Amino acid sequence: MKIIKGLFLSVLLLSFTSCDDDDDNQVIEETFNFTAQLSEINDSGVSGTAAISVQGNSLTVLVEAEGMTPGEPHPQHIHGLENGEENATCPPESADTNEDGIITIPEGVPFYGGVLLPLADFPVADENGTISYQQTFILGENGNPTVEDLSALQNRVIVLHGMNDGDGAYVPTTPAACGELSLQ
Ligand SMILES: [Cu+2]
Repeated sequence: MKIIKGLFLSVLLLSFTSCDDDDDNQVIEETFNFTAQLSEINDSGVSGTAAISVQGNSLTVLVEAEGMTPGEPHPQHIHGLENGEENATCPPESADTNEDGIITIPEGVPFYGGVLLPLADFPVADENGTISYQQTFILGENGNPTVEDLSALQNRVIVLHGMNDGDGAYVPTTPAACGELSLQ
């Protein structure tokens, strides 16, 4: 009975301390899961899914995509607007402001913002154009953004880059797919 009482008290204490300073206390051991449906940009024909789970300062990313340019490395990032309270979105066709038929990285920035976390090492699509990627990042270490920098992941997007231009030349920067993250 004493042990149970002790446990109860420590749980009580823990919940008090974590409520105390939400802003300073960045290590929350609860797991948060996010998913995104990846849809094509620039008629790339790419589709896929992404999943992110965050526990404490450990962030694991899974990306499954098909229709990517085979045999090429595909840069991929978590993008977001500077103020995480503002919802980043995937760029609509009207984002192509110079109307050359291609939404470039800068043309997409007003919608999805800058790069918050490069999802390195960038995967190379196999001969079928498939990508299957998994990586864990320790936030706040190795130059990675902090948990706070990446807060409100439901307001962030994942962008996959790299596709052939009209002449069949591979352009690694061109956005090929995008998905808006939502909390599960
Ligand atoms: Cu990007």
